[in-house]
Amino acid sequence: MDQNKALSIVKKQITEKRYIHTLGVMETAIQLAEKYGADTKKAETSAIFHDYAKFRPLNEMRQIIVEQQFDPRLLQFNPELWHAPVGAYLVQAEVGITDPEILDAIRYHTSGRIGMTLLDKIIYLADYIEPGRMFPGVEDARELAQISLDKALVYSVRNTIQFLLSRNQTVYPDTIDFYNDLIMKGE
Ligand code: DGI
Ligand code: FE
Ligand code: FE
Ligand code: FE
Repeated sequence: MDQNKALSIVKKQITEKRYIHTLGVMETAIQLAEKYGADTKKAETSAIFHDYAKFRPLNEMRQIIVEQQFDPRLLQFNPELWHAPVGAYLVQAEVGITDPEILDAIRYHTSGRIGMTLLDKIIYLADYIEPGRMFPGVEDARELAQISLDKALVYSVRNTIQFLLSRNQTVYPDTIDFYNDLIMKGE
């Protein structure tokens, strides 16, 4: 989809702050796609729509998870996880995006999963390191991203898991699977 058209669609769905974040994810994802040989247009579209469902009411998201028979464990874990699979569903239903690679990159951008594709990894990492992000460790993650995609991902998912543990929060199984998968594959 045309970049301006896609941006104008998503702008209506999210706050100004989240829109600026989205522009940062888009720029970062395109740069990572160029660097690591992914489809830059798919990276652009996935990034633009990755947080499409971020501000949907929890009840609406819960209903979609139940009706569309998404992993029922989602309902027991942090609702912050829901906007990713629900977003993949809604951009197909409401915007008409059908490319399964783009939909997966949106679906797994928060949790990760076993067997992340190159595009999944780029969107996950771009979301983590875009220029507007400010948290301890983000500078290291940005540097690693220019050296090795998988090293940057191990660093990022480890940081996320440690953050969740430090706050006494649950860790959704796909996030643990993503971490283990990266380690077992040699990172
Ligand atoms: O939507 P964004 O804020 O741009 O970023 P995101 O989609 O990566 O959401 C990350 C939030 O989700 C972050 O505050 C941590 C929270 N979260 C809660 N449980 C989990 C989780 N993140 C992961 N990866 N795994 C969890 O189990
Ligand atoms: Fe998100
Ligand atoms: Fe993320
Ligand atoms: Fe995001």
